Order: sequence, then structure tokens, then C-alpha cells
Amino acid sequence: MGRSLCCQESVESTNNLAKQLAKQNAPHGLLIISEEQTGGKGRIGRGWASPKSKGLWLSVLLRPNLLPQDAPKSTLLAAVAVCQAVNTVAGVQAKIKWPNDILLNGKKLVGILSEMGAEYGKLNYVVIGIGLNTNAERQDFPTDVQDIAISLHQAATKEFSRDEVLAEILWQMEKLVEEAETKGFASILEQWRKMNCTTGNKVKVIAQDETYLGKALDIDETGMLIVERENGVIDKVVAGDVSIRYAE
Ligand code: BT5
Repeated sequence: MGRSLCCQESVESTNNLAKQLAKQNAPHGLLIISEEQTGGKGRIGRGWASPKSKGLWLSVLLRPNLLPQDAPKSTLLAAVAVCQAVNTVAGVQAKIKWPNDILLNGKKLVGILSEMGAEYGKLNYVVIGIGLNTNAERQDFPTDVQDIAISLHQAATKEFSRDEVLAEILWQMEKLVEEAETKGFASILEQWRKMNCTTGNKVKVIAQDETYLGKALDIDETGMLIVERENGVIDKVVAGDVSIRYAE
């Protein structure tokens, strides 16, 4: 991972650039990283604040040997890699919130946005976009994000070398990709389960056409969240379609 590199001063979105390069046959493992994003993207049309030099705003291009319906596995793998990397370098206890946020002290440290290119049942590529707040201060975030976001610097009150965090993320991703290929995906799922803070909790599921309360039970082998509604009905929800909030 990151053996091919594309470093930018400013881009609209590293994911958009990665998708463009993917269509021009860019290789598996390509890293696109930028000091700032002028149109950083979250899921479902939301934005991602990417203040200049205050975080890691990057995308990794993967060409996994998976069917399109299994693409979310790459996202789970990335979440495990990033969470592991942050905890190792910063000595913190960050946790994964389904599907792919990484929380520290209950606030959002990392957001992950995966996008894929597929045709006729064949997965061409997956772009894993990672936004990690490293050295941002409260005033570096837009006002509507200030209370929900956190940076490593805010949590640990010291400066972090973005290079060090980045190197550890790439190393962890490379290791997990190899592990998934040799041992199968079950071992990645097991690690995800240990690092997550969603399962076992009461959640509010916000879908496009309805909002309901339930209990997050587990994730299935493709990464869908299994939720037991208050009326006992079991649902499987797909990342990308819904938002999850913790319910009292
Ligand atoms: C995400 O979406 O969390 C995925 C974010 C992915 C960002 C990376 S950066 C590199 C790559 N290139 C891109 O264009 N994107 C990817 P979602 O779950 O929809 O969360 C978005 C919400 O998080 C926003 O509506 C805000 O409330 C909040 N938010 C925005 N910027 C934030 C930040 N820097 N830190 C924490 N929270 C933020």
C-alpha cells in the first residue's frame, strides 16, 4: 500500500481523483494524499471538513479479487487497519462505530468513505477514502462540526507526525489484506468485532423513509449491521443507506 504515490497540495476530493486515476488503470495500492480538500465528501451527500495540513486526507485504491456485493469487506478491513494504527501510534483507545467511523472519547476522529467501480458482476476497483483529524484544534473545524469532532492532538495534547500515522495505516492495511487473502475474511471480522463500540448498544436507525429504535446485535459476514427492532423483528442494514445514532 502506498508504493505508488500521488501527493497534492489541494484537491476537491482525493476520492474523486482516485476514481479518475482508477479508470486510467492506476495500480492496486496507489495512495492519493492532499494537504487540503476543497470539496471533501462524506456519505450520502454530506461534506467532510479537511482543513489545510491539519489532518490526513487520503484515498487508497484497491483492486481486490472480490464480487461487487462483497466490496464492503474492504471498508471493514480499512476501519480495522486505521483503528489499529491510531491506537498503536498515539497510545489511545479509539473504537469503530459501524459502519466506518472511528471514535475517540465519543467524538469522531476518522471518517471513511468507500466508493467502487464495477460492471457486469465484476468489481474493478474500490477507493477507500480516509479522513483523520491529526493536529486540528477546535477552531479549525466548521462550527457545526466543532462539538462532534476530535483530533489526536486534542485528545493527547501533543503534536503527531502525520508521516508516522500514515506509515502505520499503510502497513496495517497491507498486513490485513495479506491476512484476508491467506486466512480468509473471518479473522478480519473478528478484529472488527473486538474494536467496535456499536454492537450491544441501543441505536436509532435513520433510513431514507423511516427512523426506528432497536438494538445492534452484530455484523454479518458482508458487513451489514444486524438490528433487532423494538417489536422483535430482525433487520439487516446496509452501510451507505442509513445513519446510526446511539439511543438512550
Ligand atoms: C464520513 O462520512 O465519515 C466519511 C468521510 C470520508 C472523508 C475522506 S477524506 C479523504 C476522502 N476524500 C473525500 O472526499 N472523502 C474521503 P459521514 O459518515 O457521512 O460523516 C460526515 C459527517 O461528519 C458530516 O456531516 C459532519 O457532521 C462530520 N464531519 C465533517 N467533517 C469532519 C471532520 N473533519 N471530523 C469529524 N467529523 C466531521
